[in-house]
Amino acid sequence: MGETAAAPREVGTLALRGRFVHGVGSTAGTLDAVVDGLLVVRHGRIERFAISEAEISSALRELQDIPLVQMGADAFCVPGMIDTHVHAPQHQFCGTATDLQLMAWLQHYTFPAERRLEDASLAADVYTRLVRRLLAHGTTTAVYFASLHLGGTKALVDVCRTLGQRAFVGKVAMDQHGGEAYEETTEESLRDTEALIEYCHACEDAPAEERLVNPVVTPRFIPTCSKALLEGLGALAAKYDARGCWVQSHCAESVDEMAFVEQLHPGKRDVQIFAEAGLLTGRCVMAHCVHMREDELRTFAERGTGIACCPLSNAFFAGGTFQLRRAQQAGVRVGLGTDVAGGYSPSMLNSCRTAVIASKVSASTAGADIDFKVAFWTATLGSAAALGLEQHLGNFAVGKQFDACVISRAADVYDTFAPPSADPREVLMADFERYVNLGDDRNVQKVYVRGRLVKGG
Ligand code: XAN
Repeated sequence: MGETAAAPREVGTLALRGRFVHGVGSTAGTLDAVVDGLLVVRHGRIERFAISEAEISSALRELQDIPLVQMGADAFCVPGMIDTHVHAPQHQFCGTATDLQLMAWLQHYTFPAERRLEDASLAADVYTRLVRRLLAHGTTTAVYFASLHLGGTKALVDVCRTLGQRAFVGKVAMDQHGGEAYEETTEESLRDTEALIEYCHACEDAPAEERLVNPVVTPRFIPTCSKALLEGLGALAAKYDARGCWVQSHCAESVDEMAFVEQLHPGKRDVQIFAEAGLLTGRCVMAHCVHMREDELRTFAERGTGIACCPLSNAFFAGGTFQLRRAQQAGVRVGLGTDVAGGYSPSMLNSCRTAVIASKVSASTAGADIDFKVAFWTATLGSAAALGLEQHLGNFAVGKQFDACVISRAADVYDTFAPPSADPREVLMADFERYVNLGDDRNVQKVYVRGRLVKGG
C-alpha cells in the first residue's frame, strides 16, 4: 500500500464465445440478446463483436494468437454492474442500522463508524472486504465515498488497484455539522482533496476514461459544507477536469435533510447551492435527487450532471420515491447505486429489483412503472452515462472497455425450465430475467475488468 509510482496497466486479451445480453441505444430498457457471438478483446478493449456464423468463422481464422474462452451452454455474458453510489466505510455496519431517519442515522451510526477509519490499516481491511464482495457480485465499477481521512482514502485507491476494480474514489469533505470529532477545517479539507486527486493521477498516467481509479471531489452534502468549502471544491473540480476529476454529493435526498438546508440557507435549495459553487458538471453524479422540481431536472439535463438512483436507501430515508422515468424523460442521465449502507445490500441486483418494485408500487399512471430490462439497462449503460462515460463503458460496443461478467445457472440458486417454444432467444431472455430476479453472487462465475480476470478461474 502507499505506492505512488505509475505501475504498468494490467489489461487482458481474449476471445469469448457464447451467449450475450447487453443494453443498447439511448432508450432505457432496450436490450440485445445474442445467442451465439464471439467477442474479441485486445489490451482490455473490445476490438470486434461477431454475431453471425460467417463473421464468427472468419474471426476465428484470424485470431490464432488469442486465447479462446468458450462459455458453457447454460452460461451467458453481461456487462459488469456500475454502482454509482457506495459509502465504503459503511461496509462496517452493512445489513444493520435500519431504524433511524437520515439525520439521526448519520450522527448515531455513520459518523462514529467513519471516524474509526482514521486508522488506515483498519480502513484497508474494511475496504479489501468490501471490494472483494462487490466484485463477487459482479460490480466492475464503483463510485465510492471514503471517509474524511486522506490515508484511509488512499488505501481504498490501492485496494481497488490491487484487486482490479474500476473505481471513482472521493475523500469526504465536511467542515461543519459533523460533531467535533468528525470534522476538518476548510483548509485541511481542500488540501487533502487535492492530495487525493494528485495521488490517483500519479498512480496511473492514462487518459481519464481508461484509468482504473479516478478521483472524485466529494462534498458530503450541503449541511456539512461551508460556502467557502463548496467554492474551493468547485475550483478544484475545474482545475483538474481535463486530467480526469469527477464530483459527487447527495442532493434533495430526504425530507429531514431538505428542512435542514432550508434552515441553513433560507429560500435556497440544494441544486442552486451546488450550481453556484460550480459543482454541477458533466462529470458530476448526485445521489438520490428524490425531491427534484422540473426546473432542477432541466438544470441537470443541460449540464450533463448525472443522478445515482438508490432505491433501497430511498425506501428507508427519502420520504418519497425517485421517479426514474420522469428523470430519464427529462433528459437526465440516471444510473443505479446501492448506497451501502443506507441501502443494506451490496448487490446491484437488489438495486434493480427494488427499483422495479418501487416503481410498480408508486406508479400513478399505467405504463409509468419500469421492468427488469429498464432496471438492468440503467445499472449498466445508464450508470455509464451518469458518469459521462457512455462511449467507454456499459455495453459490448466495439471500442469500449471490456468490463463484464459470465453468469452461469448455479443449480442451488434457482431451478430452470425452458420456455415452451424453446426458441434460443427466448431461452436466453428467460435465463437473463431469472438471473436479474432471483440470482446472486453464486451465479457470477467470472468477472473481467479491462479484460483482466478479477473473479473466477
Ligand atoms: N447524506 C447521506 N445519505 C446517505 O444515504 N448516506 C450518507 O452517508 C449520507 N451523508 C449525507
